[in-house]
Amino acid sequence: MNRLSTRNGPAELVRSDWTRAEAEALHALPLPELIHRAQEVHRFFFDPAEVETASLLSVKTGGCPEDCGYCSQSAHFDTGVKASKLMRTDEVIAQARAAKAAGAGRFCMGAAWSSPKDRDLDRVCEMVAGVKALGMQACVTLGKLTRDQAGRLADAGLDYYSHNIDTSPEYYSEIITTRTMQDRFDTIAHVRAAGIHVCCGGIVGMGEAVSDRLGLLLTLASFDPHPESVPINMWNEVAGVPVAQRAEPPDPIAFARLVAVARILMPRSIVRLSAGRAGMSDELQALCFVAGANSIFVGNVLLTTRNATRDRDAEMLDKLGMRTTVAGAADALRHAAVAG
Ligand code: SAM
Ligand code: DTB
Ligand code: SF4
Repeated sequence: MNRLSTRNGPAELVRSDWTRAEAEALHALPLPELIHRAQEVHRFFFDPAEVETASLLSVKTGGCPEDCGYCSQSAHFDTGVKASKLMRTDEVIAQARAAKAAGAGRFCMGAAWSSPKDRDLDRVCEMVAGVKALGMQACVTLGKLTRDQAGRLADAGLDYYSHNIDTSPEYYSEIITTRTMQDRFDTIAHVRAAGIHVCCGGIVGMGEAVSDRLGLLLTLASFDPHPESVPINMWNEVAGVPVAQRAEPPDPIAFARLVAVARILMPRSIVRLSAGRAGMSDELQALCFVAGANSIFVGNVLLTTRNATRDRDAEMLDKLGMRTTVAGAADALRHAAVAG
């Protein structure tokens, strides 16, 4: 394999035809070489001292009809999460305002639905418009969408739709039986067609093999264009779900390798260290930032599980001498890099 060089322009770096052999070869590199290559591409598109911050809120929790085997919110499993109705718009906007005051630039709203009902989507569109009116970027994750629903969200001003493929195509049916990976591709296509940015990633630590982790990244990297934002979740433990029986967190160095491979396969995408940060050492997170991760969720909870606390994040980023940027600034930076 040819060594990547920053002398190559973006056209050579941004590809949707990566082969499994190439991904395996990258993954097997000596760690310093892998990190060096990830840094090369990272610096081509991003400022390596910057990490983007986004804030999450569960606007409709629990009672979900899907059977995702990792999730606290599925009605199929007894996890102790209490189901609640869709929040009121004013309550959500109050939380967005608080997140903005705490420094977040993007506000992501999650709903435990298989897909939104049109009546519920009216209210979500109001929430999106309210978040935009605060000057924040808006992201939602609501499950499957029709083309028409994606268009309505775009009209409300939505910046990002988050819809993960979760794992490799080969491991997928071990984890979810109520919707297919093709259903997810269809929703992502509707989101793209509506002109909304795509946030799409997956989870590791659910008992999958290394080949599945690479299969997940290769599937994401085969998208043309790549998802603008790629969340990499380490499974956050939930008692009572099937994944709890088979979960095995990747070794920390193996996790950092995956982040580096994600950065190289999808050079212009924001790579977000998502769930699982509460259990990660500062050293592992630092290694992931060096490997090309450049976004985190901030706030003490994610949707229903814990996150690294704000205080701990502030202390860690201070030690690393890294700056937080509001979501969107990094987008502008990489677009400038491509234009220039
Ligand atoms: N119901 C919507 C859907 O799945 O399309 C949106 C919400 S769902 C909770 C968003 C994503 O969070 C999932 O696709 C999954 O990748 C991730 N996730 C859920 N539970 C998790 C856990 N315990 N640990 C890590 N990631 C998790
Ligand atoms: C993503 O990939 N991770 C976030 C966001 N997208 C919506 C969600 C993580 C959820 C972790 C489990 C929970 O808190 O319920
Ligand atoms: Fe429902 Fe989303 Fe959880 Fe799956 S991941 S059970 S769709 S809330």
